[in-house]
Amino acid sequence: MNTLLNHLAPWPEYDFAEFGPVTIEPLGRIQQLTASFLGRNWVAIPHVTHHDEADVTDLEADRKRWNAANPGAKATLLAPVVKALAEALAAFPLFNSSLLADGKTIVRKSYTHIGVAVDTPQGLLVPVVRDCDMKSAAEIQAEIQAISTKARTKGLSMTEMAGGSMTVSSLGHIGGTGFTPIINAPEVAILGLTKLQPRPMPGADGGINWRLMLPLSLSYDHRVINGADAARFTQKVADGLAEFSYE
Ligand code: CAO
Repeated sequence: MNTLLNHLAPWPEYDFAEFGPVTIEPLGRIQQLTASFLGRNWVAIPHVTHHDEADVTDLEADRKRWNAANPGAKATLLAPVVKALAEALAAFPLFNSSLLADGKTIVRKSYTHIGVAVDTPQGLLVPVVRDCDMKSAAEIQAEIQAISTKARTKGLSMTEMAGGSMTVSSLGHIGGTGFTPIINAPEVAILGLTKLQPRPMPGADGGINWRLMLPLSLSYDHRVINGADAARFTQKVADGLAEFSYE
């Protein structure tokens, strides 16, 4: 088939040693696999990334209280995000779908399984937490903790990483104000999180009301999802987080 890709210039090949000392090493096995999947997804899917923020001031205060009251356990922001995502998927079912390779057929899913990108020494792994709509935030938190530890220590089977509705990728513990996460095909969207930001908002008395905002970066497959729905979906996630309670 004659496609535009056939007309790309060949990959530049250099003898890098001509420019200075270098060392040459192969990518690890997981990095090689991830690279081929990410390369395919980036080239094959027309990505658009929509950015928004969720007001998590009350959620963060609630989370800190919960952690203080439960010293043996630890709640992070990720479980409430997964819960809010599950609710948004129920409200916008097209986001819980896959486009088949023929480019003409949509598979709509009646389950809500959410992948969580985990940074491991071997590379990026994405375990899937099943039936997030039926589990509490505490149950989801415990599963994320267990599966991310397994990913980092023992690795994961393909089965543990397959069958997601959508993926969440959090860089918030490191930093950033927004990024373009690459969709984890055959899913049609992925939610990226970056670092909490304090923001001055107008207060009711005319003064300044400081709020804690979580940046949300939603990449979506524009063949399946239009921009207006992406904006509504992200707003729904933000609303779910603003209303979340550990009670
Ligand atoms: N802003 C500020 N702080 C945040 C935050 C955010 N958006 N999200 C999490 N944090 C905080 C947590 O609350 C925790 O702080 P405390 O210890 O004070 O409570 C700290 O950062 C560490 O959190 P964590 O990483 O242990 O837990 P998590 O549930 O937030 O994330 C996991 C778990 C597995 C998703 C994460 O460790 C990870 O691997 N992230 C990397 C994903 C990645 O690489 N994505 C890129 C994909 S594209 O290449």
